[in-house]
Amino acid sequence: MSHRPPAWRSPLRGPWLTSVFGLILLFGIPVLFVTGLLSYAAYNPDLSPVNDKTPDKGLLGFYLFSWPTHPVWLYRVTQGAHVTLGVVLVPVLLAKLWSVVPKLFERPPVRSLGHGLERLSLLALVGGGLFEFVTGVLNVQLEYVFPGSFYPLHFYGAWIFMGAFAVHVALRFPRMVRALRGRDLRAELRTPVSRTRPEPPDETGLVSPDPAPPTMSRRGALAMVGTGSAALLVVTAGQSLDGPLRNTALLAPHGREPGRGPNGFQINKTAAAVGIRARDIGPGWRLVVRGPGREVVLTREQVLRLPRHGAALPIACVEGWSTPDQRWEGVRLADLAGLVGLGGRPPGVLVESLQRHGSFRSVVLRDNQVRDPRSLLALRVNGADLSPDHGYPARVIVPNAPGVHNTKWVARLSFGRSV
Ligand SMILES: Nc1nc2c(c(=O)[nH]1)N[C@H]1C(S)=C(S)[C@@H](COP(=O)(O)O)O[C@H]1N2
Ligand SMILES: [Mo]
Repeated sequence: MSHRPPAWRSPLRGPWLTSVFGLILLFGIPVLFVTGLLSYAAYNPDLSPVNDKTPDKGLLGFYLFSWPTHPVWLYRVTQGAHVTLGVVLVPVLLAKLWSVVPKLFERPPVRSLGHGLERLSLLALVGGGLFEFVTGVLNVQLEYVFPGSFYPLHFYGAWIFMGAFAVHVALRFPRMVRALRGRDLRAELRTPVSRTRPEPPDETGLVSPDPAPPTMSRRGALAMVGTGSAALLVVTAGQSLDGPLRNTALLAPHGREPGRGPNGFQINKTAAAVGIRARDIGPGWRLVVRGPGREVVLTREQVLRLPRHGAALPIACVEGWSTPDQRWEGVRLADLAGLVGLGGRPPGVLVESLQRHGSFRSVVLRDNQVRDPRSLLALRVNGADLSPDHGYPARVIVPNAPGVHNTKWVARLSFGRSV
């Protein structure tokens, strides 16, 4: 006989309510997982430790592929969906945990080997799920609180969570279907508190043996969770939108006003925030372009005299926010490779910025990114010089790359170098 603490007496707990929340997560979590794996691939973590310090992703990196440069909006959509959906599912996750909380405190904790293994998988499921949501939300809201370590934490955590999720779904799917068939959703949505009754006692252990009188209907509980999710959607989704709707993104990080004019779009880190001084980006600035056995040093005037091209591309940050397309103007990375004897089919490039400390001061781009004619060392945006906060004198912009790959305040490009 299992025994439960008398504290959990809500008459709403039962397999049906748990299954409704479970069904939503059954659809939502795989989308989070797939968009998350894509986001990781987009970093080109297999190229260089500069891109990703995950010491040994080993087998877990099996799926990595060369992230494409088109369609240019792909990362904007997949990462916007990843972050927005993750935030929107928080109330559902909490409701699901609330609905099964008596099970987590079951006594005795282990009844048999099988039961013990199941409980262990639940620990990985609940722990892994909370861990993924908490690290994800913190990363977005607190501007990279885990410098350098967010990616490995969130990545390893995701695999543990998904392993436990797969086991849980395999074990519980039939029970979920039965529970959902057992009650009619529409009838439930018409049932007020006064007619709310506990679900019939069953073998799941979710229904309280000693239910308290209802203070809320199941309809009310679903409405509360739904309203929570809808409110989060409203204050999150705007961070990827254009125009006045953008102002609805109250939860979006970096809410600071980017100002108006050609450079009036979202700024991730300002020049001041990362210690870029006026004299670093003044007339003394030089661009160093390196190839095997060759090095060219250019002033901004000399860079401006190179063949100039345009590309309309967004900035799409891992944090989920993105800008609409901006009209960038600058020199093709492929042409810069040509300056050091690597024309034709240029290799990848190590991009280093003036920034001396902090994350994202350098990145390694793959050959497919260098070869795309829209990949630029941008000097101007929307018809004006880059502002210091957007990377003046020069920044990288690559189609469909995560924001972190669009290095600002570029000082050196080393073609064919991977570290
Ligand atoms: N040198 C340098 N470049 C950088 C960063 C940085 O911190 N330092 N941040 C990156 C990140 S995370 C993003 S999302 C984009 C944002 O570009 P923006 O500030 O021009 O919108 O710049 C990228 N380039
Ligand atoms: Mo970013």
